[in-house]
Amino acid sequence: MSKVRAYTNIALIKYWGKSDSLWNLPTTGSIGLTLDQLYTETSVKINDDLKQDYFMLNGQKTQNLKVMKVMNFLRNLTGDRRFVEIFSENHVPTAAGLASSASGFAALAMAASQAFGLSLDRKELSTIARLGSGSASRSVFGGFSIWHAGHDHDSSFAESILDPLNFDIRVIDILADESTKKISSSQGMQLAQSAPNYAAWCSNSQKQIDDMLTAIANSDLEKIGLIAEKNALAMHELNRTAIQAFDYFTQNTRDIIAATKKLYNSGTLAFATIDAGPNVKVITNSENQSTVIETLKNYGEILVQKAGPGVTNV
Ligand code: 2P0
Repeated sequence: MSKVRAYTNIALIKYWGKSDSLWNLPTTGSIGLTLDQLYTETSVKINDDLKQDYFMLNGQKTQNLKVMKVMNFLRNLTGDRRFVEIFSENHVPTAAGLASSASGFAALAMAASQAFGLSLDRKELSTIARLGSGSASRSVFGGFSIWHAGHDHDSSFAESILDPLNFDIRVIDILADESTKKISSSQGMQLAQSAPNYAAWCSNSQKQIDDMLTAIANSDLEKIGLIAEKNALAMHELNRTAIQAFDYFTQNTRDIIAATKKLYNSGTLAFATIDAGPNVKVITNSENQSTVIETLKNYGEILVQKAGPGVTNV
């Protein structure tokens, strides 16, 4: 039985809306950077005696519909109706509170397809990871990757843009201990799609993808950061203007964003991005990271990440 490891990724251009929630087809393409600190390790084994899949997550027996969806897809693909044992562990620093479906489903896609004797290429793995969680399609790849929106299962895949483990980029997570009411990503994006500017956000996103690809090709960290920040802030503005409006930001989120802007205005490369929660991640590089940490360490626990590898056997 092989064990597989996959790392989380941060979206530089966000996935925030579905055109098909059964197949997890997104309304827009997105760009991610796989990171090197938070990961999931998963092993999968076929067990002829089981009458249903057995899923252990962090040592606890768990029921998960998305896991079932991935396993059922693989059973249909192979015609092998047997059930599996899945053992999965999230490796997350204490207090970080960052469980990740991105690393989890990238690891499951590879471990489960291997258990069924399939040797799929990364593009195919990304489509299977996507069935579990959209952002997982990008965690199949190391470094920068793009997930193409597509229009059906096969055309909605991710691929590598650049897998440079030595690209000088740092992502500083500022982990604040905030207990806000949680709206899941799936629920949040569904609500956001009612915002009056949603269609405009989608078409703008396509332009930002083109600009981001150019910025990555030129190793232009300032452009990467500026585009990512703009894209993220616009995503959260959709939430605030949805028919059932909501906001992941807390006062701490707003304070960190303001402090990050101040840093940038005084000559430090620092750009904020925020996912479906209150925590801010600051994009910077090795030269600027100590200034960023010094300024932001009072707002929460600091975790520094670099570009990380794609999904792999361990
Ligand atoms: C992203 N997020 O691109 C965006 C930005 C959060 C904010 O993808 O419904 O867990 O399982 O496909 O992938 C988080 O949502 O959502 C996410 P589902 P997922 O990373």
